[in-house]
Amino acid sequence: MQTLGMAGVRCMVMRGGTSKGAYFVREDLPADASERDELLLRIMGSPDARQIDGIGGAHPLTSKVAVVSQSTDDADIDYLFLQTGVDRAFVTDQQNCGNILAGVGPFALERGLVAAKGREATVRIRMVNTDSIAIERFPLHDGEPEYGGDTAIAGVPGTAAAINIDFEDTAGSSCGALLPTGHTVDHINGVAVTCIDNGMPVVIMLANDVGISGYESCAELEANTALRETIEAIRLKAGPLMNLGDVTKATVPKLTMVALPREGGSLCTRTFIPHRCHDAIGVLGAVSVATAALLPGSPAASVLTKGATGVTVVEHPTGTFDVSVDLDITGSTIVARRSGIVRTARKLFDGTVYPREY
Ligand code: NQM
Repeated sequence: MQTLGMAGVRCMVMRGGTSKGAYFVREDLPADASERDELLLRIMGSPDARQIDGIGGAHPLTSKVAVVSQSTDDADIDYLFLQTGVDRAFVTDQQNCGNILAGVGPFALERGLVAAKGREATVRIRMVNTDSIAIERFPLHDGEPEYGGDTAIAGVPGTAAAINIDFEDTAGSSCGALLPTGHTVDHINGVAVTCIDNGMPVVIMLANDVGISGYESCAELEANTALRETIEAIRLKAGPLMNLGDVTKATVPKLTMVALPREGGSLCTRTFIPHRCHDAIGVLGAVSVATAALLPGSPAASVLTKGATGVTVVEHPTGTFDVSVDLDITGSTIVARRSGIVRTARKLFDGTVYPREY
């Protein structure tokens, strides 16, 4: 019997921000979600720690998938993000990815799903996972995406064209509310945390409160078994409190430890996503952390060092990430209006991917 997809599947591999993934037009994949996911695992080479027989990059940040289609809604295109496991055979749509999002506008243009002319394209993207809107602007050259440019982002060598992304309605996108527990601060296992969702569910705590400085390398943090047990126990309790249910097998919420900045930024972060340490920080993860830092009384606010520009400069293991968040706080009412970030992306490969057979 012929296994699904063995004749090859049209695929583009792109770096999106500090992540890398396989981008597909929705119609090039099976319509049935379980058939699609089974095929994607064979394409990525999962489950296998090295993903040696597939195109996954052996890390959650490089084992990602974008499924893109024309929108039937009030957007130009729909973007479904799928996280594929590396050493475990799972595919989940339970989270967004703002890094892979960066490549979605250029990919849609490359595939003719949107048209653009002039010097800049503006693409309105519905993030299907959370039904929220991102507006992406990127430069054009002869009607094609211009990938080259002089914008550097921490965690990526060299420079590329800036992709400006504005988020419109990300508050509570997965948890139903910006502060799903109803509080700025909760205490879980004796640790003060903020459980927040401004596009990504994140549990934020002071690094010192879980026995680290917050300036360690990812390798040091991943080798710290006691820390990992402490924060995983917090995460498992936070899940139901954040309306996410049992998160034992889920990739959310993420865990961010914060400390005073020491590179001239606004605050310093170390993030687990949730079982590997992020080499930088996720896009919507950074938006959620920057939002928490603006909430008086939160652990993140206690280490926030205000800059002059209104931009929150989030320090992370490989540099900094600028996030602008428009927040209205009137008494106990907090309204997150919009947020904005800059990324870059690049087309790495375009062609046909051949999945392994089983
Ligand atoms: O938070 C990794 C990444 C991400 C997610 C993760 C992201 C976001 O850096 O929007 O970009 O948290 O799993 O790709």
